[in-house]
Amino acid sequence: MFKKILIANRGEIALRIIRACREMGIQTVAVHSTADASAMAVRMADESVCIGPAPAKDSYLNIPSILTAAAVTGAEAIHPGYGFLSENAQFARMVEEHGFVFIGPKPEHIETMGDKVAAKKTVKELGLPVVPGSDGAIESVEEGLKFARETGFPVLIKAASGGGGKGMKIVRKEEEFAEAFSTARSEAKANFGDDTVYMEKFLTRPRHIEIQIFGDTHGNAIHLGERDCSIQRRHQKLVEEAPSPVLTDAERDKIGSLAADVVRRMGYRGAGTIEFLYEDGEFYFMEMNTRIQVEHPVTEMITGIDLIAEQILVAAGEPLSVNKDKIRLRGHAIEVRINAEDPETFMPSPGKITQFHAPGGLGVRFDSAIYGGYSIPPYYDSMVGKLIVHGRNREECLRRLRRAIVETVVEGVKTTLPLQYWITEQQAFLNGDYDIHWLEKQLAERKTSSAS
Ligand code: MV4
Repeated sequence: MFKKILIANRGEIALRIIRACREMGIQTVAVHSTADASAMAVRMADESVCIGPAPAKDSYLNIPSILTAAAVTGAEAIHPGYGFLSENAQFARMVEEHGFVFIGPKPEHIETMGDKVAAKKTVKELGLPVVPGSDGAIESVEEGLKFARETGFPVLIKAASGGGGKGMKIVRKEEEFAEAFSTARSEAKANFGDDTVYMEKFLTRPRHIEIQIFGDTHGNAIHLGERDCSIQRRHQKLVEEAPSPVLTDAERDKIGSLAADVVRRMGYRGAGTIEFLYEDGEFYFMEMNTRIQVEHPVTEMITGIDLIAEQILVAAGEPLSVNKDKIRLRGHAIEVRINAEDPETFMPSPGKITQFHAPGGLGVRFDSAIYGGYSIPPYYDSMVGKLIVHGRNREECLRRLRRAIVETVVEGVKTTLPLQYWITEQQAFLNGDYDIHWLEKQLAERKTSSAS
């Protein structure tokens, strides 16, 4: 096992990784920007190294600085967390070339899944259901129209180098196609430096359901059930839960086994998430994330498995500590992301936290790196913590969630918690009756009714 790991990240995930390392008897190195000198991860790690100025491109994305920090501290492995360099194949390659272990998948797998056309082709060949689509690049308006007529409108034009919702265009009728196609291409070129686009049938009211998978270097591959992440705004998730309120055990077993088969046949190593759209009882592959995700705790709560510890074990060449027969999904878990934002305008709200009290009690977990007196810097993502609750069933989990939100005190900055409390009181949410557009529709309605 590694003696020392460097964490190439910040905030709550840096702390989360330090916690796993400490339980495993592994020393930690926190790297930080000048703006994060007083971060909790810096205090909690065994050692810390300043890697550059506040802007992420000069610090958390500064590969030479990070590799140098690993070399001078004698770290053996680098954990990238999520965001930043976590899905940068070039970084993963450089880490290995410099003699460190990258705690994540092989660079080839990061690369394939980063190319949306290649990802879809790969998983389709390995047996996953995909959205009916163009099977590769669409080169002309004529070719695109032919696909759209065959499939039926509405259709979606997607950028091959996009992802996370960037570079998509919905086309609802034939007359709009030519213009939408040329806009999609020029936007793809401008945003990703690649004007390759492909097309899919547009699913109008799907849910976002993702499967947590894991592979090791001994040929083992497992799935750990799903997370329903349909409560989102502008591709930012606000609430995630497991299990999904709409899946049956048979549906879960079926899509989960298919996902695990893909992992096994790819020879994929480490944690990953296969994202699907789910509509009318059918799954459609969307993307595969080759990192640990923000919402991984909901899976940890229902499985009891420390996913960060498993990532480290697998990276060290050990087998997964669990096999398929030992995995039991117990109860229900919900996570709400606490963003330092105005809950109505979603404007970032950085600044000093004047009062802070973390919620506690049975089934309550608070993953955050904030503390009373801490100043949230304005340079990074506004997510400052996650409240995760577990209950024996969804009803108990929801009651506990409302109780824990009420207990949480974060003063001095605005947070999204009031909005999340409001969500937990909505009948559609209580019924589990929501799709990826539900929250945005509710927010639009709230606006109209408060204006009148
Ligand atoms: C779709 C779709 C409907 N039909 N593809 C958004 C993120 C990107 N990775 C794929 N996305 C979508 N792809 C087809 N064929 C709807 C979305 C989508 C979405 C998906 C998941 C979560 C939130 C979303 C919000 C808007 C659109």
